[in-house]
Amino acid sequence: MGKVHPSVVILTGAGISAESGLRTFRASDGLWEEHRIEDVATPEGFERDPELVQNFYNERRHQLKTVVPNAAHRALAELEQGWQGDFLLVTQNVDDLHERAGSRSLIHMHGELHKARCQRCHGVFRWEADLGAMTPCPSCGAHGELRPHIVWFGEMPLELDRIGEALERCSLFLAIGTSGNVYPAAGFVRMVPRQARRIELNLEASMVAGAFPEHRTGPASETVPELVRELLG
Ligand code: BV8
Repeated sequence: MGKVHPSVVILTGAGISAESGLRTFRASDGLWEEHRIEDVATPEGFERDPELVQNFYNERRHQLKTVVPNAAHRALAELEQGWQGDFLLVTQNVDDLHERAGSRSLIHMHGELHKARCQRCHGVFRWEADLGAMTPCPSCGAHGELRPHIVWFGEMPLELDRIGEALERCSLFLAIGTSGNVYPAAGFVRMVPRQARRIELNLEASMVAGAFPEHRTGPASETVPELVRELLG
């Protein structure tokens, strides 16, 4: 039997994109770009005022064009390149900075700003332009049925089965720039094998810090490249 290589699962949150200039979710004391979460990141909010929600995401799509990946995103792409065992990067972020840094084995469990979904035919399309109340679906032609392909509060996160399978067999789990407020992502650390190495990389202790025997405190643009150098030693 050849040498068994360790498998790694990495979970990232808004903190890894903070130094690229994207505001974190928690920093805005419950307000998000001057909106209440329930008004812009729930299906009820979309139902109530689709125009407000579409514009909230149009603004964030515009902002995405003005930012670039930082050293933490790049270090994770290097780790993937050099890692011998299985590698899975799970992000709660809806930005495209991991892809632009070169990450490949990547799951956006809360969806993506650069995708739209039709509520009529359920098609999912790459989408970098604005979405309006009457934008027609490129597949079924329905008007006013396109929404951001984003997982709102109360909605089922994406690819949980695939994520669960990877968590249950990993020997290294990293959580980077996430506050541990949002479930089920915050519960992933409790799904890894008991003997797996668990490291939290953050500016401060998260809500689930107690589940991590190891912590690297500081900005991700410093702590992630340092840890990657050690791991690829
Ligand atoms: C679900 C897309 C059922 C939108 C997002 C009561 C108790 C517990 C849970 C619940 C509850 N009531 C409801 C729930 C469930 C709810 C939930 O968890 N609510 C919380 C708020 C209480 N969850 C859901 O609704 C989820 N769905 O549960 O469905 C289900 C459950 C299981 C199985 C099947 C079905 C859906 C949640 C998805 C919501 N959508 N995003 C959009 O982006 O527009 S979540 C949103 O928060 C973002 O994706 C964000 O990434 C995510 C989590 O936040 P973080 O990434 O952690 O960001 P945050 O700002 O909080 O923290 C930043 C961290 O970075 C901080 O720790 C900071 O210190 C650190 N940091 C900052 N700068 C740096 C840094 N670290 C390093 N370097 C730096 N420079």
